[in-house]
Amino acid sequence: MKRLLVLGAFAMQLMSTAEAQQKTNPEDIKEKMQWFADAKLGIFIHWGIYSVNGIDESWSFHNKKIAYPDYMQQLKGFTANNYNPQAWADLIKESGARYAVMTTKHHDGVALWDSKYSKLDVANSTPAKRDVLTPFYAALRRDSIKCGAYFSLIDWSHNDYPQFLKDSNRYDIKVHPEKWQRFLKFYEGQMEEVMTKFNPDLWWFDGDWEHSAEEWEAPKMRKMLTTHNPNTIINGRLQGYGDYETPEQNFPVSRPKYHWWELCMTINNNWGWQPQDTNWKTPFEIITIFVDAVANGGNLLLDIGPKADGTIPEEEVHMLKELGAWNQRNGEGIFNTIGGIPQGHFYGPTTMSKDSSTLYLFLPARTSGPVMVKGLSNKIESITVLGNGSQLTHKVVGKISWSPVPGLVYIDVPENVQDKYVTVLKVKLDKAVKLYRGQGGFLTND
Ligand code: H79
Repeated sequence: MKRLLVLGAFAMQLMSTAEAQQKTNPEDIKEKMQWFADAKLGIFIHWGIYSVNGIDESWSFHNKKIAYPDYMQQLKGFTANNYNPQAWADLIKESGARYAVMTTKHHDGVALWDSKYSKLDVANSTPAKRDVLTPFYAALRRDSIKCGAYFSLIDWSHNDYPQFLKDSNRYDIKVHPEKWQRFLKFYEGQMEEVMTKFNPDLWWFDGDWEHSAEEWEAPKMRKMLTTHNPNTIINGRLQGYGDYETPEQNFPVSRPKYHWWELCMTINNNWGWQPQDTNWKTPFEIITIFVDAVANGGNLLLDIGPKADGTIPEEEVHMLKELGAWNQRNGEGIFNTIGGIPQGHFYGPTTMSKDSSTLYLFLPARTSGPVMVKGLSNKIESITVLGNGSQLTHKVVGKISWSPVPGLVYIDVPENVQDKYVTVLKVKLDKAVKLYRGQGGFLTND
């Protein structure tokens, strides 16, 4: 009997491993990931009661910067008085973003929809007195923007959730498994609510690190979401049961190996609205970071933090508009492209058309001299500047007629054709890109 049990457990484990591998096999999810791969830019929105005082979302009470009851007092100030969901969606559209990810519930447990599982939602416990998600997702869909739902697995407010403050837990799961079972019912119920009400195109989980895949019942949750909507995309924060990786704030230096990844990043230092934080990144910085992510095969999920009345801070509005104007001029080199050629061929980020017969070169700075491409075996048919269509001339230097080593391509880029932020050169090749990556010299065939 015991042996049977052990065997059974072993088979279960094998099954769940096989399931995990199957679920995350890139070949199997390639099709549903295509819009995400093409989208490049998403807008992240952190909106919650933390914007009333302008303090850290959830972490402020967890880390005891504010007492929990005082944190919850903010419920009384969440008015959404000037909330205009269509204007939000239109601004996101204007930025060029193709998806938006909205906090449906942060670690503080305050739901932004009308939840039947808890009174702790903005409809029942704040002066906003309404579900603020339904009109926003409707507006996004009117603008053909994909709908993402940020959903915190952690719920530090729930009495059946073990963790609470950084140095005090409510209970130990091993001692009180029945409490954890109650929490699972609650969290799975809320997830199901978000699923049926909004049918998200993308789920952005957060906080998985507090429990294991088994404890979260991650395979079961994945199955529930993908059964309801086989095309829904799940971010990588579900203890191994997600579809793509999510580096946060920190930029990868070398190209990540994952098939799909997305850098989430704030415009100043914080996710939610915090008036004392004026450390705004400049449009140039945001655009160079965006370009670098795309050139490395990733997306940028850029965060905004609206105020409690629903106003988006003017610095963020300005950023999204500048980004949008830049995308209007240069989006051809960004959207629907693939990551570029390896580093070393050009001193800057690059992308390519899907058939790799067009290269897009992003100038890392304004230049008064020519830029150079190394190791390009193709013939160049034309070089144009995105945004103004100027044709550029180039010169091939150092090509030896009988050698397989290509020459260096020098491209003149007059100052008056350059973009105010990042200039993009469209290089049309005779056929799919072919790179020389050898050591130079006579005797090499490669
Ligand atoms: O919603 C925003 C943040 O509130 C949330 N994610 C973004 C999108 C977030 N904040 N911090 N983190 C996610 C990562 C936190 C990591 C830590 Fe830890 C938690 C550091 C210490 C405790 C995980 C667990 C890493 C080390 C231990």
